[in-house]
Amino acid sequence: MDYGFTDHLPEDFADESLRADVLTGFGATPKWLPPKWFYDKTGSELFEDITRLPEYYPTRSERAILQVDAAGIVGRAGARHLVELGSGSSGKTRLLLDRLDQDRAVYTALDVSGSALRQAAQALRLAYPRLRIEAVRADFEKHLTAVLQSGPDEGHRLIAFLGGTIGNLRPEQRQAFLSAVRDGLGPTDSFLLGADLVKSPAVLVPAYDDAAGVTAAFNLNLLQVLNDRLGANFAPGSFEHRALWNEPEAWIEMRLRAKNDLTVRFADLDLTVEFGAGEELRTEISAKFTRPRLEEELSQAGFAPDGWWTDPDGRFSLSLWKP
Ligand code: AVJ
Repeated sequence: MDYGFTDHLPEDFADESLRADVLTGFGATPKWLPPKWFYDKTGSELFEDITRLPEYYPTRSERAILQVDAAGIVGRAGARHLVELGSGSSGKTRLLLDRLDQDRAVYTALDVSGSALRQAAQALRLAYPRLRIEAVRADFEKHLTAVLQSGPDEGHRLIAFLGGTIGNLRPEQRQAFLSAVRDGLGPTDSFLLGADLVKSPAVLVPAYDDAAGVTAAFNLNLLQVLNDRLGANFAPGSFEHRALWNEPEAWIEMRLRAKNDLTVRFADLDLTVEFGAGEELRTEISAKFTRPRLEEELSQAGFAPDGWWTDPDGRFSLSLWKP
């Protein structure tokens, strides 16, 4: 193993934290679950399929920006060390790594999935023989301060949060997260944020409700995750996928709607949950932004704007921020 590995999570983190979320979310009205539980093996594969759908533009748009502007972004930031929050498969990372000075470059990948981290680190090890690689298994909402304060730090870090995942956080979580990032930065560090932009619902809604039904399968797989992990007995087929544009909140909402009255038993939790016909479980928000909105939220967290890039169609943004 030619890379560092630091684990901030207990072995049973996923179980304990999923149990707590189910007890909270299924006890609430309306019922809800945080979107991080989508990503078991099947869910992660379905998400990769989503990124290739004709209707799902965010991944392609962000990659298009990086293909043109990665050098400008890394140059502007004066970056020598890339820290990627929620690195996943590190799919777009190389476009940034290619622009670092390879003789002293460092890459820190942070993700909750140990297997995704190891796979990504091993692939990068082969492709970038001189790169120092640090994999950190951590929850970016819980361990950010610890991660940014430990590990190699010779300044000139570029902390990247790509893919539009910022949109999965609710406004108050978002503010707390942005403030934690800001507090963890040194004077020569920068923050690179990938954020999806507000646009016509005619483009937004199909991106989350595609014709081939891949996003529906991704959303419904959450019930399988609950069956597998907590011994629940959701019947596949008793729920349907819904995606809607919430205009006042400027976010897409994904829900699972019960087709009829039903009762679900979570064997491992000693919990029984009732759904009325038509009742919806809220599974994800994906907020969309405008440039003024981002400037307002980031400046509230203590950042100053330092760069703004979009794809040719103006669908997605990458923005650079200084502490
Ligand atoms: C991975 C969080 C950026 O919100 O667009 C894709 C997840 N959900 N289709 C997004 C997702 C439904 C995606 N992010």
